[in-house]
Amino acid sequence: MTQHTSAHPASQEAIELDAIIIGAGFSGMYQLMSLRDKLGMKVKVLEAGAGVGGTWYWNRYPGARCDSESHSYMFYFSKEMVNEWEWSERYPQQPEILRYLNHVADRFALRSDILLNTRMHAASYDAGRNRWHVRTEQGQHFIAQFLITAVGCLSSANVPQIPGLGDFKGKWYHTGQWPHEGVDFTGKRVGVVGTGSTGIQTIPVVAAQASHLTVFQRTANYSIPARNAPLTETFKRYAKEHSEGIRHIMNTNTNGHPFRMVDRSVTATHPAEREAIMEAAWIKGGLEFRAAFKDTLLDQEANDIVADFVRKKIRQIVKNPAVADLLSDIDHPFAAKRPPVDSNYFETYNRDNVSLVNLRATPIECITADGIKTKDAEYPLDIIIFATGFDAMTGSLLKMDIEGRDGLKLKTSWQAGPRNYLGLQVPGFPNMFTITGPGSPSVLCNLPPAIEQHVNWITDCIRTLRERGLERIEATEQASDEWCAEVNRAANATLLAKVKHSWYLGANVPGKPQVFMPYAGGFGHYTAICNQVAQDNYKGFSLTR
Ligand code: NA7
Repeated sequence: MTQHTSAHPASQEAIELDAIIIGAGFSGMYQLMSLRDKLGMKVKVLEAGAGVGGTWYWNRYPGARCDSESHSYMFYFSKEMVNEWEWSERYPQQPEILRYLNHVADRFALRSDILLNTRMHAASYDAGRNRWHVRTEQGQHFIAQFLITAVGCLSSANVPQIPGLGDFKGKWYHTGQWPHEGVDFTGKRVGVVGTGSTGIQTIPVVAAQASHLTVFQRTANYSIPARNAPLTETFKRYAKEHSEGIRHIMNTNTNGHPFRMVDRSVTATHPAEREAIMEAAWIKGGLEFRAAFKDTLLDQEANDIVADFVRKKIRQIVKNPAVADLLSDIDHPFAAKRPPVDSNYFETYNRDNVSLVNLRATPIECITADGIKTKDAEYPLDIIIFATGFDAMTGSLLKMDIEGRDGLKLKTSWQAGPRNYLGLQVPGFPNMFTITGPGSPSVLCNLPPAIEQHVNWITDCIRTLRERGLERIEATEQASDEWCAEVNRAANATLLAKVKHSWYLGANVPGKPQVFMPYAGGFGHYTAICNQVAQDNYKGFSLTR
């Protein structure tokens, strides 16, 4: 892997560019390649990390793996690259994804236009010149016509404010900010707080090494076995030979995954038959389990049946009935929070060195010098792992000081929750685009196809502006209001909006306004809307010279 930092431009001198992109993960790199190589624009990417990769640069916790299947977790814009890249397992592990993203950087010679170790601090729009001024923590100043955020949806770590953390004598880590040198758990008493997708991935791996693992569970969670395995040569060949068909399925279905939701309903299927269908889906494993019926996320009765099936599986796997009860006492509909997939998660609770603490009954009171103290006990620990998730979707955008037209701050504009048009542009912020922003399918979708769609749309939009001699594009207030109403409508048509403590709503971060953030109307449908808007002369945007 080649990792080199391109020289920083001299600090105070302003550098004039056509576009500036924030973040060098999947989105930032493809956006750079598109604007620079397709439109011939002068572009730089600012990246806070010391390497490319975004989410996959930071999330190095043990067991970190993507829940999307590897042949779908890649770019499809280059058929040559699809053919030349080989994944090793059904689900790619973090080091393999990072290798892939470094391959992308090298293959398209992107590194010379990526400034590593460079964190954007503030951006402000100068209406007189129609230019964005971007300043970095390192003191650089860039001026560009377009500002494109590619900061990822799950990149701002949420470390809970538990009293006493500063007194803890052991080590603590957040999974999203994992030390590059790794952590040795041998002989250690480890506590994991959090049982979302991340906790569920890391718990079995940590348990295999630690002397004792205590899991602190606030909300019990469903999980489907991933059934990870090395990819066979036959499958690798199949994925390459059928890449066009796979791409078409991903780009036209609900969630951007390489399979379609089966057109049958839970309630209309005979009980014996649906049991057999769920059993087969459980054996096959992965997120496709969710696609076995079309109404699982739409109809409470249908969902109850699927949820009961998963609860039954948990009780079959976990030998201690009291622990099985705690793990299967799940308070939300199946898949209404992000559904994890796992490798031996529930089985891990059968180990002698693993115990489970129910924070609903005995909440954490504080962290002491020696460990975690709940309402009724103190758990001595050497290491605490916070698998407590992210200030999702808006966290990374709002951390930056972004000021649009007439001194309007993004923080002010989004005081009551994110408000924008198509998840792509915020009114008051001309020529600023947010790749996989709130209001787009983003986290409800397999992300590489969602990113390709956004980058292609933005690139076509900028090309059109240039061809027509236009300089400026801004979402209108009216279109943004209408789009927010559509985002709410789409969420309310599903069971997703029923969960009041989900990060889709921002409920995991104290004080965050609770607004359903991703667009739940389906990826294929959303793409069709975006294409229609472009065809209708960018309806809902105001275009000016
Ligand atoms: P998630 O899905 O937000 O899960 C975080 C977990 O941490 C969840 O179980 C939370 O319980 C728990 N949590 C959060 N704060 C606390 C406090 N203060 N005390 C106890 N427990 C807490 O994050 P992940 O990293 O697992 O997954 C994020 C996404 O990354 C995932 O969906 C993939 O797309 C990749 P809660 O449910 O809020 O009660």
